[in-house]
Amino acid sequence: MTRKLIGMALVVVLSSLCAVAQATVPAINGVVYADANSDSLLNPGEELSGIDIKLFVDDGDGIFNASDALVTSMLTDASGVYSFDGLTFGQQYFVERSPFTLGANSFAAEVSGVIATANPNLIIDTFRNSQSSKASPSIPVATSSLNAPSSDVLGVERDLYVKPMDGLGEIELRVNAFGKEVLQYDTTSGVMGTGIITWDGIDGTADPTPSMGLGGVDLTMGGTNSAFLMMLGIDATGAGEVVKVRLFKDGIAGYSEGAIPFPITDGTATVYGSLDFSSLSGPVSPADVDAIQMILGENKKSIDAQVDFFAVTGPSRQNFFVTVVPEPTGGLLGLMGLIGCGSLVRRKRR
Ligand SMILES: [Ca+2]
Ligand SMILES: [Ca+2]
Ligand SMILES: [Ca+2]
Ligand SMILES: [Ca+2]
Repeated sequence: MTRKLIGMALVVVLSSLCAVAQATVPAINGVVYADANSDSLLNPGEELSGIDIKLFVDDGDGIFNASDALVTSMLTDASGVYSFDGLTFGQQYFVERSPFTLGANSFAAEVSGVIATANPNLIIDTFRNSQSSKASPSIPVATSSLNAPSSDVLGVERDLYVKPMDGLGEIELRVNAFGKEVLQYDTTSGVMGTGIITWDGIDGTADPTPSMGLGGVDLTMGGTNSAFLMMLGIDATGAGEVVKVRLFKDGIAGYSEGAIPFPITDGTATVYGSLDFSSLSGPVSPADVDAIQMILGENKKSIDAQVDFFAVTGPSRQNFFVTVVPEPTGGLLGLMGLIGCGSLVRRKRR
């Protein structure tokens, strides 16, 4: 294959993957193709359109069986692409490529392995490393910076900042304070405040004006990821509260922002929440980020809220391909030729 053809093949593969990466998570998508040149890769012209793809939700045993309900089905488009989006976090799925014929070849159905939908592909914070910051009438602004392994905290350092806005009492951010790897945000009765968590690299200060220390990190991981993912919850007095997420690049003048509503729980983080990159407003691209902030509070008094992990996720990929017997000298003769070659190779190895 010439260099130009290889380039074209890469463009086709990348554009197909990028095209399916925009789906609202949780999502499962992929490409169906006939691998005519037996390289296991998608090459131009190998895409299979009109192939029936079925989505099943697992009954909980992780095995594909009769008790797994059919959710929906669709046909692959002209690019061989299918996409199921807006699925349910925490559930497991199977995708089945239906039987079909292609010329003289017929192919039996093929089922994927079990597909989980809440896969954190890049961790911003596991909230494993204990840290706290508490503001009170005598300490109106409190801050803390903590270094942690980069596998737990993106950019190694987590900065906490708390400040009262209304009422007399305490505002506190705590991480892993009671043997549970969560971020806890509390304000005492009748108090409203703000809590800002910053990931801006090692700058040693939790000032709410972030440094630009993440060095242009690509949260999309080359187009693989399409959304922020966390698990969160707030008690009933916090109804209407949101988690704001801000992305910075080069400076604080322009940032991108989005919000995840807090689901009402008993105050513990038990519900998944996600924020699609496509719903962020502002000029900063998630593919080139120098600082990240999470902003809590600012709306309600007497808050008892939790955020479990903070991560980035994308659609789950499930491609299907079939190997087509080439027909340079006619179908059956070609098949016999292949068998002959295989026998020859085996004999040589003895
Ligand atoms: Ca191929
Ligand atoms: Ca099952
Ligand atoms: Ca920092
Ligand atoms: Ca900082």
